[in-house]
Amino acid sequence: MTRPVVCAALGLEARALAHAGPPVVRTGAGPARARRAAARLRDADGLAVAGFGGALDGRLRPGDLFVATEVRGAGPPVPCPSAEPLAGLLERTTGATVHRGPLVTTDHVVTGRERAELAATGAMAVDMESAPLAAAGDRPVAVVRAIVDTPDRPLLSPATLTGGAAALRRLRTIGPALRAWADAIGPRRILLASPRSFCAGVERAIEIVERALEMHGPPVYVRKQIVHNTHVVNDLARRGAVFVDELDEVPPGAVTVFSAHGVAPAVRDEAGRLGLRVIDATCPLVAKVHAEARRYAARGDLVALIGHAGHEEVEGTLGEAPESTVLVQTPADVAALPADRPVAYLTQTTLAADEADALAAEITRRFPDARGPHTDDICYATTNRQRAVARVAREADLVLVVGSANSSNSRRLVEVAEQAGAPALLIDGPADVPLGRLRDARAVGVTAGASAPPAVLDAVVAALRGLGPADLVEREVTVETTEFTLPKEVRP
Ligand code: 0CH
Ligand code: SF4
Repeated sequence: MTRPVVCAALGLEARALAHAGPPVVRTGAGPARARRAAARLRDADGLAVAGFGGALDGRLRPGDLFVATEVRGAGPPVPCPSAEPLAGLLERTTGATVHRGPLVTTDHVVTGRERAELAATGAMAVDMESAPLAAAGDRPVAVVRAIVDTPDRPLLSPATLTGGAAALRRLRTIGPALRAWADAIGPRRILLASPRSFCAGVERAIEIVERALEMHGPPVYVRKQIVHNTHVVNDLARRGAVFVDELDEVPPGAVTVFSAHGVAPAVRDEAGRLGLRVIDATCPLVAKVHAEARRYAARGDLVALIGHAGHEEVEGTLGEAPESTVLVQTPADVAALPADRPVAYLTQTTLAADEADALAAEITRRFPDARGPHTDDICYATTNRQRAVARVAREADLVLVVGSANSSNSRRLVEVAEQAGAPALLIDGPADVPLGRLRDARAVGVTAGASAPPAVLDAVVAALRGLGPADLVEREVTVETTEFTLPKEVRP
């Protein structure tokens, strides 16, 4: 096998791509020449096609970039599973609007009715070379087209010159991303951490919103993000959930869900005053910490809450007994605790176990009689995901944690992986798979935070598998069986 190649039909395209990009092979224009080039390139271990293209979908504009998720031609469609990471990198590095979707290769320039008929098949862009090149060999394939013509600005119209100039300028910017894609190609091991992804509390919270939508119809209001994940929130928003920051944004009497992270009693009181029909999606394990806070405060203890300032769960727990509770984030916070009454401690459910243990030890060192949970309140799901990611990190050159930036438990997984010895990154989805970091990563660990959907993790794994032969192995540290019942308001 030889290194991956980039193919361009025309000299103009090849010269534009050569700017900071990988070596480019000129194929000549049209499917017949592309077929002959494919025969010459049969040993390449990856093949990218890049150059100008035409839009079938009216949302594509001249100068936009198009990355094919699938290439259609005379034979069976060829999937391009690494399209998302490449499209994401192009978005971040070129500033272009980058579209993704099926591309079709034809043997002539399509116009008018034929263009509309191709668009009706679901194809979004058209070219004249990709299908024969993509079909030759079982290897990673990518196609990037800079859009010249569109349904309302067809080729050979007065707009072709400006469309062509915009596309050429754009083509000159994509070389580095193509190089990163080519460099990322190679065999690797994918180490899947288990358990990973949704926990029982997150599944329950999402199901509560889904059932509320079914039972009451949209809109269903949700105070804060139901869980800290952009995919979950966007999906529910599409289905009619309306996410608000504060209850005064909710119309009186409306169905309102409290997020999995819990709320302070003051929020419940406000919902009562507004006459809202509340469904509480607080995870039962968070609710347990609230109950402990109430119990300790009621018997006169000072409650030290180990957690992160500003996090919704912490704000909710602090609100149970605000006069008696102090947030503890550092050893200095422990040293500053007043010693005028008995001390009890609690922890946020999604902390890194080591961090919480160190602060709990600091509290019991200063207050030997301090009351607290047996170990800490970090939940089973947080603990299991941290153990699993540490397990894969020991074997991995790089760990990818799927989760959104505001997800505390996902961020802790990055830290735990790094402490276990592997560089680690938080990624929201396949578009964030870091091509530039994969070149030397022959073993990649993958996990997902408790709020990250399994389907997003699957898309990340598919993208990695689209970058060369992959050996997929799972490292399971335990099997989870926890389930929670739904609140009565949405029970079947
Ligand atoms: O990890 P955090 O607490 O930021 O929350 P998340 O990402 O929504 O994960 C689910 C946990 C919800 C409450 O414990
Ligand atoms: Fe509940 Fe733990 Fe999941 Fe939070 S991470 S929702 S506490 S099970």
